[in-house]
Parts: sequence; structure tokens; C-alpha cells
Amino acid sequence: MTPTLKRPLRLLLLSTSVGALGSGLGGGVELTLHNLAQALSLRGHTVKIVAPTGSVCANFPLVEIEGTLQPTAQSEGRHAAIAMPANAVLANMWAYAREVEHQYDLLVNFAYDWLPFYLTPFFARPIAHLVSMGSLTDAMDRVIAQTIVQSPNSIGVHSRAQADTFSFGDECQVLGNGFDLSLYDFNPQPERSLAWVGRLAPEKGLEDAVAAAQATQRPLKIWGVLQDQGYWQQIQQQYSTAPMTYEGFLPTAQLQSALGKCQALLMTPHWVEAFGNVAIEALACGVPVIAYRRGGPAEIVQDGKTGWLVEPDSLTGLVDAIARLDQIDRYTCRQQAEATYSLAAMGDRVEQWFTAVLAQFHG
Ligand code: HBI
Repeated sequence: MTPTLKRPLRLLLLSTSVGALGSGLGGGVELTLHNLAQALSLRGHTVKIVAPTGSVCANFPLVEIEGTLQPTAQSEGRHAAIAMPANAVLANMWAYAREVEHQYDLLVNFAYDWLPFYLTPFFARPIAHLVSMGSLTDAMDRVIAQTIVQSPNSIGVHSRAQADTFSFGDECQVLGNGFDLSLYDFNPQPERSLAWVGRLAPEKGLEDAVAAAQATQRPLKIWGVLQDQGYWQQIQQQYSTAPMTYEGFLPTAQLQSALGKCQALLMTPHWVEAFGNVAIEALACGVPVIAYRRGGPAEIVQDGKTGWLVEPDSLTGLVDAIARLDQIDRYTCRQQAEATYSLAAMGDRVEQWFTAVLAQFHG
């Protein structure tokens, strides 16, 4: 029986600092934060969200904080100094947290930034950190490692592969993720298109999916925030005859309806994808996932059952997997999402995590 918390918790969730919630700039964290807020409030906890000005987060009280957005960690070098712009929204968010922390039982940090980790021992209330990416910079590795020493149990991650990119991986709580599956409609009858969903940025490896579309002449539909224009231009020039269309950045309701019509989702990350929210969204619609055996997606896809795992960076691997899509039962994909990645399943895992954080903090 899952140990449930003795009483409802008052939770303050502090968002990523690279963009307003709903802008798409926060990538998977935007969806993760909203889903976690939903999973926790369904279990009777009260949730308030702190995020940059212009954020939207349906159904939850939101405190908008002004200030300069943080540069994205994946664009810094591994040895980069800690970035802290003047009037940083991150610093302003955590100044607000310090003012109100006594009204909460637990703070939850979603920013992949140095400051909230460094501040942890200076706060009177415990802070749980949901780390949203693998190891990217020495500065972040060091400050997360320090935080684990001072606050064991306080580091949550999405996958074992993501945890293993850190020297302290064994001390991280692997949480997976959770989605409101009622928002996703199972579609048994796909059309011919393949799908690719994600921020259009180099680490996501879109060009590999385009190369597979070119090789198989299957139309590829691309959804996501166009984060790196130059990168997208380069792909269009290099693969000018590939059957591909950029379909824009859609909110969940529209994305899931379009995604559900596709034969498969291609996941071709060039970095260690911490999890791969889009894999769950595809499975929830009955869409098999063809993914590189790399990072979070390799822990999600059940090879031969809910999709195919492919040798990383192998075009022939992608082409072979596309040819074997008819071996995958689309309803099995939906069932996997329901069994492991529902809000209830994630809520169980997160409550266990919070219980451990609170137990350690209160001794
Ligand atoms: N970079 N500096 C910084 N801070 C973040 O919170 C952050 C980021 N880059 C990407 C990102 N968050 C999210 O898009 C991913 O974690 C999903």
C-alpha cells in the first residue's frame, strides 16, 4: 500500500525561468509542471504556482513574477560560468519564495538553474527539485551534488538514463512522468504520416527524422516551438525534397488529435533526452514510438510491443523500424500509457518522493 501523506500539503511550485508557462520555451517542463499540479490537487493537496510574467496555467492560482528570462542551459558550454542576468526573473521568483515560504509545507523547484539549488539550505522550508535534463554543465552538476549532501532525497528525475548522466545518479528519485490521459483520444485508424514533436533545436535531432521521411517517402508532420530558425532553415536546404511539413506549436487538445492520426512518432534525440513527454502523448493516442535507444525514450518504449528501439543515429535502423510498424498493436500503446503514465500513477510516485523529502527535513 502506498504510504499516503498524513494530511494535505500546501505546495508552492516554482517554474522554469527560460520562458512563460504556455510559451513552449520551457519545453517539457511546462507540461510536467501542470500535470504534477493536477496530480497533486486531485489528491487533496493545495498548489500555487510561481512563474514568469505572461505565464498561463489553467485551474491553478498563479503568481507572475517580472524580470529577465534565463539563458537556456543547453546553450551554455559545460564549463560556462553561472549566468545571472540583471533583474533575473529567477532571482525575483526565489525572493518571492523566501517572503512566503512559511505559508507552505514544501517548495518544488522546476528550474534547471544554479540559484534554487544554492539557496536550499538557506530556506526554512524544504525544497524538492525536479531536475528536467541530464548533466549539461559543471556548475549545475556541482550545485546539485552539494544539494544532495545537504538534503538527501530532494532530487527527482524523470528516468534512470537521465540520472546516470550525473555522478550522483544513484541518489536521485526516478519519477517518470504523468499525464491526464482523458485529454488524449485513442485513434485506431491512422493515416500514412509519420510525426515528430519537440522544440526545433539541434539537440533534438530533427534532421534524422527528415532523412528517414526522405528515404521512405512517408510524409513527416513536424510540431513544436520553432526555437532555432537557423537550424530549421539548414534542414530545409539540406532536405529540400523531403516530404515534410512544419505544423506549428499546438496546445495539447489540437496536438493529440493530429498526432493520433499518425502511423508512428519518430524520436531522434542527439542528447540524452531526460524523459520524452511526447512519447507518452503518442502512446496515449495509440501511436507507436520509434526511438533511438538513448535516454528516457529507451525506458518508455517496449521494443516490439509499443514501438521499436533503434541503434542511435542509424538511418537504416529508422527505415527498418518504419517498415515493421504493422507488427505493433495500437491499443497496446494506449494500455501502456494507462498502466504507468497516468496522473494517478505519477501522483503515487511523487507522494512517495515528498514523504521522503519531508521525513529527511523534519528528522
Ligand atoms: N535552461 N537555464 C535553464 N533553465 C531551465 O529551467 C531550462 C533550461 N533549458 C531547457 C528547459 N529548462 C526545459 O525546456 C527542459 O528542461 C525541458
